[in-house]
Amino acid sequence: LKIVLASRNTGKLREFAELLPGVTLVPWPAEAPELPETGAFFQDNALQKAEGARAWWQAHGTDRVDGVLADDSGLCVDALWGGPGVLSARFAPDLPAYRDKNRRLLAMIPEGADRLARFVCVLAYAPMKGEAFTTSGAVEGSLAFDHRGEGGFGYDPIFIPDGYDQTFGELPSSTKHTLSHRARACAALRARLGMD
Ligand code: ITT
Repeated sequence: LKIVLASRNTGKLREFAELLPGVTLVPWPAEAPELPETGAFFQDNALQKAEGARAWWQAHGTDRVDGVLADDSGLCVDALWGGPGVLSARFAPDLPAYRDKNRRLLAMIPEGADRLARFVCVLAYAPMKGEAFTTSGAVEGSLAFDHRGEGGFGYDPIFIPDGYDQTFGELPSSTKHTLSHRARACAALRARLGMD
């Protein structure tokens, strides 16, 4: 299978290369447009990105590919009413570095508040011919008290998955790939595409 990955997030790109062995991933070209995501739900945004990217690829794509894959994901914190959630990529735009975004997010949690959080990932796959569909995955956990570890990307250094003491920033990527939201959504996608 040859699939265009409609994402500009290099952390996601690295993970998909490991989570979808046997799939040839074509990166979203530099000259291609930014893909709008205007929905209120991960599922709407994932479909919007996949269908928008498929339409662009049909008009301008260079390679013949089987389909287009988009990922909409984020960190949902109970004490923040589920936020930043679908707005995870747009949280604290004045702070470019994730170390600073993570510190600001932690500072927003009132002392003594519940620290439960989950990562959610919705994948949308749009075959070049046929209907797009979505798969999803989530991982439950809690917020650390500080930014810990340099592994992974984004909010990984402040998220401790249930059953572990270390953050996704401290755990090896091989461990993240056994239980992450993206790993679970990819397993469902592989099954749906008959790859297992
Ligand atoms: P594309 O739309 O180009 O794919 P994006 O980064 O804008 O890239 P999203 O709108 O889906 O993608 O935002 C998801 C954000 O949630 C992402 O920027 C990270 O900050 C965070 N996130 C998602 N998955 C994560 C993971 O596995 N580890 C850490 N942070 C993650």
